[in-house]
Amino acid sequence: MTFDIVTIFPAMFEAALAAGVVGRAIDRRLLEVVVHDLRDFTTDRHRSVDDVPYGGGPGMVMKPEPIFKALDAIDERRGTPVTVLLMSPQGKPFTQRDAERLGAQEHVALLCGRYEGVDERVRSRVDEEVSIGDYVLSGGELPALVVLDAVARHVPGVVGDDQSVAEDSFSRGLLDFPHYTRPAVVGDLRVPDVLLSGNHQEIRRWRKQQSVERTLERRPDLLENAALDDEERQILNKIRSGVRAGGSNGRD
Ligand code: 4GX
Repeated sequence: MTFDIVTIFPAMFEAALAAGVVGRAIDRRLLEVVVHDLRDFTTDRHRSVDDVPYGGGPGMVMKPEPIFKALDAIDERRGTPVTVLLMSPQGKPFTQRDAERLGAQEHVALLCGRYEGVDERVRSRVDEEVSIGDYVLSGGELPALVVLDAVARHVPGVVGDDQSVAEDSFSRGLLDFPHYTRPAVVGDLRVPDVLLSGNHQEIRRWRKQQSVERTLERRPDLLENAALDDEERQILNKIRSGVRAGGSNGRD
């Protein structure tokens, strides 16, 4: 899979794309990422990428022509259709479903806006406008890295264990269960006995219980569309009907 990123801050991508799962996938040629400096597509002496807004008002707007030129260069380089995403707080909330769907595309371009945004005519070349959350950032670069990371994980081979990607708790609409590693005791903090028991049936059940409880407490909205198995459904019904089958942490 290929990603083309259009930005006025290419340096923001260097360290982020060299590290971890994504960095390794690029080394292994499973992913190709090309970062395009938008100023390379300007034609004026000052390499301007922004201008004042028609109609007046504060702030600057990104000029359309450099962006069109960058997208033309990307289309030419790729030769086959490129899905163009615009990072924007006005976009549709980006979800795990979107990450899975876009992971099946051959070419994705990520357009990073700055200032007050892009000239509205840029949207004629945009397939999807996506937001990573309801807060205001200084530019689309961090959102582009977030989207790239989440999408890349769905490209076959990028994550070592595709089982873990497919079963990732978020894909099923549940929050993850608590994780522990050695030592079994730190000060007065102990690993729950069940995890040391070696009883794998009980461990599986405890983890499901924890996932369901956490989701109900922290993100009840996720349960509307969660793909629960019979056991998880049963656990949820039990909690909702007021029965506490273990797993209480004494804080609630
Ligand atoms: N999720 N921002 C983009 C400039 C801008 C505005 C409109 C295009 C259209 C954001 C977010 C985000 C701030 C990035 C404004 N570019 N993007 N930037 N939250 O807040 O995606």
